[in-house]
Amino acid sequence: MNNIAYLSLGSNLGDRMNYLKHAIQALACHPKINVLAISSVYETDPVGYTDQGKFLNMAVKIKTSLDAEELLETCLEIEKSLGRVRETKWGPRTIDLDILLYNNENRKTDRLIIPHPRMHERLFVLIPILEIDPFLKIPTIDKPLIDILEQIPNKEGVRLWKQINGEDVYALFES
Ligand code: PH2
Ligand code: MG
Ligand code: MG
Repeated sequence: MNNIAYLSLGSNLGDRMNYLKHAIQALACHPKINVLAISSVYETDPVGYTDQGKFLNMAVKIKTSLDAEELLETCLEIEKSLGRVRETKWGPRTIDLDILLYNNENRKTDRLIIPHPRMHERLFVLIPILEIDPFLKIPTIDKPLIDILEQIPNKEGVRLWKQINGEDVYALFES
């Protein structure tokens, strides 16, 4: 297991926290995935299509022996197992698992763009991922992500919802 990846998780339908917990649990139980760190959970205003409920968002850092396509398949399977139905693009969802980064890869295929093309614009991604790795850089941008975050003038719309202590993955499962 020597690939490092970062994922973003989001939910804005039903018992949002429970969907996040089950998604993390599914990742942690996967024989080819080791969850290294999880961020706190943030409640965030919807971005893009704004006429929908607030999200809970978080980020996770994993180690995996899956390649990027296999990891994408695994994320889609977990979404499916948690009852995700794809209706409108960017619409409400029980759970969304997006690959943000995979090693230092910079690639674009029909199915997968890594780094995630909007990750550096989205506070609901930047704030959780920088909580895990404050010095993170991504292969498509020269500056560290923290500089990008500092340049975003309006940091509203992302509020700490449940604080989590970094490496303690199982902290999420304590009430
Ligand atoms: N995901 C989207 C679109 N808009 N807004 C927030 N706050 N959080 C999300 O996870 C999110 C979104 C598409 O995946
Ligand atoms: Mg998404
Ligand atoms: Mg997605």
